[in-house]
Amino acid sequence: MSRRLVAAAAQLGPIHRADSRASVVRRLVDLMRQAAGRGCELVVYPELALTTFFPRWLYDSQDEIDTWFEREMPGPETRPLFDEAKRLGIGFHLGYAELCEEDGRTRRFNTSILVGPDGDIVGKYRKIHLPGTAEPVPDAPFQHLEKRYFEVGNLGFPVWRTHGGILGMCICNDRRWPETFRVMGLKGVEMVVLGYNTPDFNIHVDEPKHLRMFHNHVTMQANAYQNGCWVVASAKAGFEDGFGLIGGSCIIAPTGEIAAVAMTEDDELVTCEVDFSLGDYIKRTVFNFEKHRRIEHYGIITEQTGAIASPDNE
Ligand code: CDT
Repeated sequence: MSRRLVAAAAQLGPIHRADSRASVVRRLVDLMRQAAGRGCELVVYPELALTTFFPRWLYDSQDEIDTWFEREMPGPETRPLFDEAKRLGIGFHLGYAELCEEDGRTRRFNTSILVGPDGDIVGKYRKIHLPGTAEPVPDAPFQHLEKRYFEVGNLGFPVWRTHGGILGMCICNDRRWPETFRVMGLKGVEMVVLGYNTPDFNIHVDEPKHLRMFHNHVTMQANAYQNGCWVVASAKAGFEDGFGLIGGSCIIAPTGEIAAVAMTEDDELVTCEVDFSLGDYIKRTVFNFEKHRRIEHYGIITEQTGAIASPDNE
């Protein structure tokens, strides 16, 4: 099988509260058709790609919250996307809010799936690093209540052999954490696909706006290089219900270089021909884990969660 494929980050402009699932799926299908025209074999859609970024609001009723969740995938509204992907022979990644019955109770996760060119689901990931708060932040212009609406993912960081390479997923805030990528790196990951909804404003602290995009790219570039893998990252962008989301969807090479990046804050397809083998020399040399990692000094990483000031000379 070829070790090359044309990948696409399918950035989405704003999805407003009033927009129906059907209208969003039409946009996804339109991007999928553009991708076919460019010879793409894999299309990466954003996190929570079917709705507005609903954790920015506090809701009174669980029934209202649950309107943002999918109970089946594909369901009646998302089926046209699966059908079109199968017809075109294109795989895709899709983020959505998942409601399921598991372990005898109702559970809710921030989830993504990887779908093969035959339209079958290859794998599922549930977001582990949930940002924000469980309680509303007083006086903030908007909220970020992922810790209230979702459980921490319970599937770890799996990788799958598919599309001619070894692929893994993470979701938005996960991309900022080296542990996310190193776990998949240790499983030989060659491409990490992800979606994000990153507000252009920090509700906790006064932070220059330009840092939002800088931190978005710098974390993914570093993690790509340190694990010798591609990253295909797709944003929800623009002013959604009046609240700004950064764009900057991109495809990052295993060298850490940005190979392609979005030019707009709207629906936009960012494409690049990816050679899975490009990361091989990095994995053989500077980040040859087998040769150079020193796990006897890393124990604290899994034994301790928070930083505790503990200078060794005190
Ligand atoms: N959706 C999501 O995970 N957003 C977070 C906001 C954190 S604010 C720094 C993100 O990492 O972009």
